[in-house]
Amino acid sequence: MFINWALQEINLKIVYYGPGMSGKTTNLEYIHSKLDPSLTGDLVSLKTKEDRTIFFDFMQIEVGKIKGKKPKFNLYTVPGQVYYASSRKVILNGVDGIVFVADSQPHRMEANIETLLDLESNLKADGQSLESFPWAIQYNKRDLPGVESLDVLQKRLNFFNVPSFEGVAVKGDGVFSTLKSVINLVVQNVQNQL
Ligand SMILES: Nc1nc2c(ncn2[C@@H]2O[C@H](COP(=O)(O)OP(=O)(O)OP(=O)(O)O)[C@@H](O)[C@H]2O)c(=O)[nH]1
Ligand SMILES: [Mg+2]
Repeated sequence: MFINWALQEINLKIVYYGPGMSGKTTNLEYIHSKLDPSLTGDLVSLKTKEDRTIFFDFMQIEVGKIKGKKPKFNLYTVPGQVYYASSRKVILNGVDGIVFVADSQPHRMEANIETLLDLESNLKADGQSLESFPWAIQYNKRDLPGVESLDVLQKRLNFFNVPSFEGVAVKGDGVFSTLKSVINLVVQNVQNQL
């Protein structure tokens, strides 16, 4: 959280985290396409020619007020590919809330778990932990045939019982419910700190 007292603005950072190709960038693209342009800035995407995120995606949204201050939510995605570990660490710096975008396909279960562990170790290095952090899970790609059951996904990934949502990010399903849930968790957390 960063407060600009002169402008009475609170800057809050939400990071979309998850394994490669789980749909993090697709979530931001959908959000950006649906919100009124007067409330959002540009969507900045740094990607390879194969559309893989190379450093991050970024957009900003303004919503409502918290104790008289204007909150600005800065949304980022990390690059999921294994070898961008150091970028993920940098992007997490100062994070206020996390959306973990899991891939529902059975062959991506190990990648989901590995990435959750990578997230937890990055948070730990910063004195935080998933156990007591505002975060939610989106089980994405529910439209694909043969996806893992919700029950199995919940048991293997949602060990702290955080809010979870089914998603089909390419169609926008679950995208705003996930975002709203994390914004609510972040706002609750921030109100306690102001
Ligand atoms: N079938 C299906 N495909 C999806 C869904 N969401 C995203 N995709 C596709 O999955 C691919 C990867 O999506 P991205 O949003 O680029 O994934 P990412 O998590 O940002 O990937 P990295 O940047 O490499 O970490 C793209 O081809 C998307 O169109 C979904 O809900 N269903
Ligand atoms: Mg991406």
